[in-house]
Amino acid sequence: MEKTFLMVKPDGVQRNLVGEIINRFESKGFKLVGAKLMNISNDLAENHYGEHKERPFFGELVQFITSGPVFAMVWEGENVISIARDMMGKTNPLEAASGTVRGDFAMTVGKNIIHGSDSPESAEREINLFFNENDVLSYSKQDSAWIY
Ligand code: RTP
Ligand code: MG
Repeated sequence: MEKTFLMVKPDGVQRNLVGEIINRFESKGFKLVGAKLMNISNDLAENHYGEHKERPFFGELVQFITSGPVFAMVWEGENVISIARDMMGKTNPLEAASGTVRGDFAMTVGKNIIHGSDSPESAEREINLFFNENDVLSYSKQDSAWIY
């Protein structure tokens, strides 16, 4: 079963959106298999967003993501990587559709509430960056027979 890495960014934690965001992914039918509230070190931030190292906003991005606690999660389900990206909405909240997390709760690209892996390769990389193997659980849920 596919897994993805999702993270409520510091703005989402400060704005009390952790529960709302968990609720959306749970209600969709995905399974939460790992979660923790944590501070991100500078090294972890630079590694996580390494693909943007040369971009002009890189410094600001690292500063923002390390500015307060984030809520890091691993979610499991069929096609969870692409469906979660759709549920997050476009990177720029001005372009994000209503009904998406960014469309409903965010105003600016720099404070867009949530991160989600954009491919199977980045999902694997990011899960391993943020979680120990033992902290990503494998368990069955009764309701899965009603979802798939
Ligand atoms: P994320 O990685 O955070 O899930 O967001 P994303 O895939 O939708 O967007 P990405 O292109 O990977 O950009 C990473 C984050 O950098 C910030 N950003 N700022 N000022 C700007 O023009 C700009 N562009 C991107 C955003 O916070 C974006 O989520
Ligand atoms: Mg990205």
